[in-house]
Amino acid sequence: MTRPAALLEELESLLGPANCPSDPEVIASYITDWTGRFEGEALAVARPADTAEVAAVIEVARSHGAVLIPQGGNTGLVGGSVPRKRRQEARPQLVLSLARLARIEEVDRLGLRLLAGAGTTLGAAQRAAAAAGLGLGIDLSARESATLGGMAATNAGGLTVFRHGSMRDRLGGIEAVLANGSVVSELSGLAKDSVGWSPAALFAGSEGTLAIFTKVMLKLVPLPRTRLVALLAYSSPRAAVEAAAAGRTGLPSLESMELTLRPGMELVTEQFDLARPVGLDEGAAAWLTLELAGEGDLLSELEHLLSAVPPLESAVATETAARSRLFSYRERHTEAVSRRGVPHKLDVAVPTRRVEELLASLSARFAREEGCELYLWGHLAESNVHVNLLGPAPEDESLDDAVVEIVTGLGGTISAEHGVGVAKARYLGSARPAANLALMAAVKAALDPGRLLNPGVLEPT
Ligand code: FAD
Ligand code: 2HG
Ligand code: ZN
Repeated sequence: MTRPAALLEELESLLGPANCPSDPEVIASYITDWTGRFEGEALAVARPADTAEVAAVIEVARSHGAVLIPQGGNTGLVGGSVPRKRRQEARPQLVLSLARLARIEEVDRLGLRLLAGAGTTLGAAQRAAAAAGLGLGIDLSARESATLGGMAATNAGGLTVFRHGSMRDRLGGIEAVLANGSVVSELSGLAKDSVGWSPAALFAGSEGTLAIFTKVMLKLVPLPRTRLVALLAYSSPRAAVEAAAAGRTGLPSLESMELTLRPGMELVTEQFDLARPVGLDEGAAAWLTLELAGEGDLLSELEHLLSAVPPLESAVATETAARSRLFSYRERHTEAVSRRGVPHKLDVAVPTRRVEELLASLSARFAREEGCELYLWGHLAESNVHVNLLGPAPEDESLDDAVVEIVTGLGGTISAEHGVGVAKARYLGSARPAANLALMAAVKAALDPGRLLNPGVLEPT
């Protein structure tokens, strides 16, 4: 019996045939990423149901010399959730899907904590918290597919980071299985606990390379009673950036402050056949989508901003359906770009005083690039800009290099919230000092000396 056949047989007897498919048609969606840019090869997909089965799958993989590619909702945007190509990883690869670990275990209203399986979707966790009158303080548009484990693994950010922080800040604890099969947990739920360092803090952002999350505990926040969404159109990115500066300091109820530009607004409107948003027919070049959430008079809070930096046009919504209609011009950018082609994505942030320069430099650089379309949008509250390029072939990284050069020249980061994955591994060497990279390598070598977990991800190339 060949080694792969023995491996599959062991997996089958552990999980049952339905939970370790290897048929190419069945596993196709597990080996290709959300954008269609990254695709690899896997022997099978292992779908354990609980922590003990995760540990057992690790043991089977280890004993057969296979590697594991952890996967939640497969919405990651840096190629880290799908297997590598054979020339990148010679050992047999198994996708380790955590999707079946999707049970909400507890919503602790008194201690303000939610505990759930790592495969729970963000949307399911949000609904469980809302049923108790509470919120998670984290949100992103892939909410119905992205899982808590995947979000913790990428240190996901999203729409409310300005107010509540990113996933690393939202974690109240975790349970995780290490490459040697041991289970570590930090689930006391205590608001204060200073016994040494925290596994949750160490593993947040480790992208499946150090540990497999099996349970995630999130901190909860009270749900504000009133909400308002405003879509504000400006004549230039500079005017929008100025308004954002005023919004950051002058809007105490600010939850999200999102930037979109004309090419993206036109694309979204056309792709989804939406009503033309305010400003599009008046020549606007940039938009802010603001969400305010609180208890006070949100309209008069907004009025201050509108009089300080008047927009060309504005639309305001307070009712739920109208709010999501206004927000959807922003939220649907990722999907709209994917309908048009297979994008190269860079997710960058620069010091706030340089964000306008970033937008101008990128637009100028790509205006002269024939056959390339540039879409920019992002979380302006944190000076985080999503750069999407359509045109270059999936493996042609020359234009990615050009973006990274501009961003690093401005003192920025190559990943604000999506992680490094394989897409940005080649930039790690210039993104962190050598001593930091040596520390990361030392932790990896200590926890996973055989490079069993997600090899190729977060490793400088
Ligand atoms: P996957 O894609 O399955 O995996 C992502 C990474 O985590 C991989 O490296 C994988 O190996 C690892 N991983 C997954 N599960 C586990 C686990 N249980 N234990 C250990 N490692 C694991 N991101 C943002 O930060 N902000 C946004 O606003 C945002 N919006 C998005 C909108 C859309 C439409 C899409 C498609 C993506 C968006 N993302 C955003 C990307 C974001 O990284 C993912 O949505 C989310 O964090 C990944 O969750 P997932 O369950 O899909 O993980
Ligand atoms: C967003 O904020 C997501 O829209 C996805 O982080 C960004 O598609 C992208 O580049
Ligand atoms: Zn984002």
